Amino acid sequence: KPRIFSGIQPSGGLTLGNYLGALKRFVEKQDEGIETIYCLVDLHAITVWQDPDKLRQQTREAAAAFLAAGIDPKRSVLFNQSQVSAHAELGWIFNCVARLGWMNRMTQFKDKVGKNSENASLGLYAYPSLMAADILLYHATMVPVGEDQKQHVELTRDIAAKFNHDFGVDFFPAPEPVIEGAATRVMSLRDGTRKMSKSDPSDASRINLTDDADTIAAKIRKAKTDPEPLPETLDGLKDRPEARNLVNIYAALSGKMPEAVLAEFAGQGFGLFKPVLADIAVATLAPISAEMGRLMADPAEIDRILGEGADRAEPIARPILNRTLDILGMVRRG
Ligand code: AQP
Repeated sequence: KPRIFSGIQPSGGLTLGNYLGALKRFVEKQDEGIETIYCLVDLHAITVWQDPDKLRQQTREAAAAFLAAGIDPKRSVLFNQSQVSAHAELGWIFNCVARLGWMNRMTQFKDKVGKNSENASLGLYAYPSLMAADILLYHATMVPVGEDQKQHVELTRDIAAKFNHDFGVDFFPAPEPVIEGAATRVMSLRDGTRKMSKSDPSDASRINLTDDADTIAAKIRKAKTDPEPLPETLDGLKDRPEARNLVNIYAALSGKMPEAVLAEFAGQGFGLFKPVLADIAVATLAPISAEMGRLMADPAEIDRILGEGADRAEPIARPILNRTLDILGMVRRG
């Protein structure tokens, strides 16, 4: 039976990239009736330093974003990672399964630390092995993610296969990344070669789920583009990353194929296209942002929902961890 697991780091406010690449898909999967487990991965967030008060606030805000976008805590399990300690325990075990050579190939680590890897935390380096634990702790088989996380899900498959092989068991399944839609990689509004990210120092590079209508319109108006009109075919966007990004965002927001968007706007300049894009972005995000505001007025209720989610996650995770400990040969209380 398919089971979905995915997560988002509460390392800042969520962006349009997180919404189109992840959250919107999470809601669709829930609504398809698949068993869905969604996690705010706070243990991942602290791989770079987080201000404790902000981390608490960001975790509640991310939970509010999930609920506002349509995650129903009765149908999906929604919780924060640190409340189910089995994640950290299996993460350690997988640190002993994953090979240094595998970790050295992870492009996200390299992108995040640049040339300054001496100063990065050990946790940031081991991030993909904790992510493998998040997924395999539930024997999840499908992992909806944005394009940037594909390599980490593939590493999860390698860890599962090596564990099974090393101990002669058929215990952990090989999960599949599920990367769907027109916006699996939303790019920065300031640089079409970098992904839109919640930790980009430039706020103008991203649309936050909490931005008001004027801010969204202004950010799209100022988004980097080129002077050419929109082409007739996708081929015409090949060397125009900023133009391609805006077309993809419009396609994802309107539920159209990028080809259909070009058929509608071919020959038009960005002076016309940007206001139309801003309108649809505002129409999509304004109700989510309003609902987030309403939910954030009652943080105790958000904490209650996350606690209830953890109570539902724990009985799935714990037996899988215990079985893992047995396979490893750990002596346990009866
Ligand atoms: N730009 C993006 N386009 C499409 N999908 C995206 N995702 C992130 N950015 C984009 C997807 O959102 C999910 C959660 O990501 P995450 O918060 O766990 O970490 P991340 O991928 O590192 O995202 P950020 O926003 O760039 O966070 P920071 O800045 O803290 O590193 C994942 O499914 C991801 O693919």
